[in-house]
Amino acid sequence: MYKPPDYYLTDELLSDEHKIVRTAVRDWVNRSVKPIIEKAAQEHIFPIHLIKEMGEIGAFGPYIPEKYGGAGMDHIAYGIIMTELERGDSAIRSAGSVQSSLVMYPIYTFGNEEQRMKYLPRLATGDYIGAFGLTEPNHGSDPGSMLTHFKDKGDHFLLNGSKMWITNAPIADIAVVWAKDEEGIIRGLIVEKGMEGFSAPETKGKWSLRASSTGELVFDNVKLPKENLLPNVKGLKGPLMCLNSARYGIAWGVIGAAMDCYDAALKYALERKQFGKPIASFQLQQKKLAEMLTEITKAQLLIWRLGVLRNENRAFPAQISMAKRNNVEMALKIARDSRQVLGAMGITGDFPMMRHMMNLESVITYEGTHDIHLLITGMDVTGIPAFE
Ligand code: TGC
Ligand code: FAD
Repeated sequence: MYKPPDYYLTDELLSDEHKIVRTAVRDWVNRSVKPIIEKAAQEHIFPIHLIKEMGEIGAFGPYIPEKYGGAGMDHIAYGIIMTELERGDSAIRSAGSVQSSLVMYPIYTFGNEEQRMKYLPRLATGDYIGAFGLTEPNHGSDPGSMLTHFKDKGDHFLLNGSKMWITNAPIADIAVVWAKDEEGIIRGLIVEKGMEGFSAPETKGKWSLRASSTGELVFDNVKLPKENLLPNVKGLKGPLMCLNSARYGIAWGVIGAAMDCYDAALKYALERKQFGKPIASFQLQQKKLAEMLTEITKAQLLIWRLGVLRNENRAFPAQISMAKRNNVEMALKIARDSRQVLGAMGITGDFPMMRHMMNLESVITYEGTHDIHLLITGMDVTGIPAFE
């Protein structure tokens, strides 16, 4: 049976429920993701058939109450699920992050009861696929300057503008879209596939997250029913609260990618012989492996503590930024170092390192870039925002 790196015995901190969830998701990733993911990435195709299966294993909305189709579990269970999904591929974790944190979370937190009942159960099963539209062609790190806007036309809203780099856009049934009202206040809207004037072209040619579907959301005089406005939030804090949940999940998720790389490098180093010995017997390779394990262990401890704080509703945004930034950098470095342990073999699709490495270049950029998270910490430490 697979034994993940757990140098400081963090398994002892998990409940039985956490372990059951982990086993279920890990088994599913081994069965349904690992055998097909390399081909999907090479062919630049999102394996859409996995969405329903993700619904079946409870990967969507694990912390959303059962009444709405979620599993009513805690934030550590959510994190564990993200780790296991990203052990398979960041694209699969992205599908889980977007559906849970960026679509179900805002509908649950900012929606009314009708909206919750209409959308959440279908998102939980994967009958609906969701997308989250914040980033625009000219407004990425600075979403507060967005141009997408809507006007009140009496019995409906008229929505205009566009969003770019949107995960799931081409395949989504609904999109939670952030747009300014006539007073310039950011509001959340639910836009449905098929609405007149709404299109979602795919963005091709990515070298990263190739097994994820990315695209634009284009709104050309979209007539939106007024009941599609999320009533319970105003301002940039709405989307940023969603990002807190997604960034937290990413900080767990990338540990899965790092473990996948470390495991493959350790196995290879013990088997591959040069100069008559396993390469694992050379100090330089041991240094890489020892440092990888040290960094994974530190990331596990950091995220465990953050999970406890989030369960207690005490995790503040700058702590989440620190964990996202630290853990993604850790995973990216491990993907690079582990690839080197494999020499030429490391560049092939027979091993997962290159795919994880390329994926992590997106992960270090989306949900707030590496620089932005550093600036968030800097602002928290000094009290001085250095964004402008
Ligand atoms: P600022 O003036 O600082 O704040 C505006 C209002 O928001 C509040 N706030 C937060 N609330 C909750 N959580 C947070 N993390 C918050 N950060 C700020 C703040 O208190 C204020 O509230 P109020 O009531 O006073 O109005 O805003 P700013 O315009 O200066 O921007 C700050 C900055 C740069 C940190 C922020 O805009 C930022 O985080 N930028 C990065 C953008 C980003 O992360 N985009 C991600 C797009 S989604 C995505 O990438 C999905 S990938 C999906 C996948 O996994 O595939
Ligand atoms: P920019 O903001 O133009 O930044 C460019 C560079 O300038 C970066 O290095 C940045 O750190 C730096 N920079 C910017 N401002 C400052 C500053 N004040 N000080 C110092 N340096 C600065 N968005 C969504 O809304 N929904 C999604 O589902 C989604 N999915 C994505 C999927 C993928 C595969 C990718 C790659 C992106 C996705 N995004 C999504 C967009 C993502 O959130 C943005 O790419 C990200 O926020 C950065 O914006 P930008 O690309 O416009 O870069």
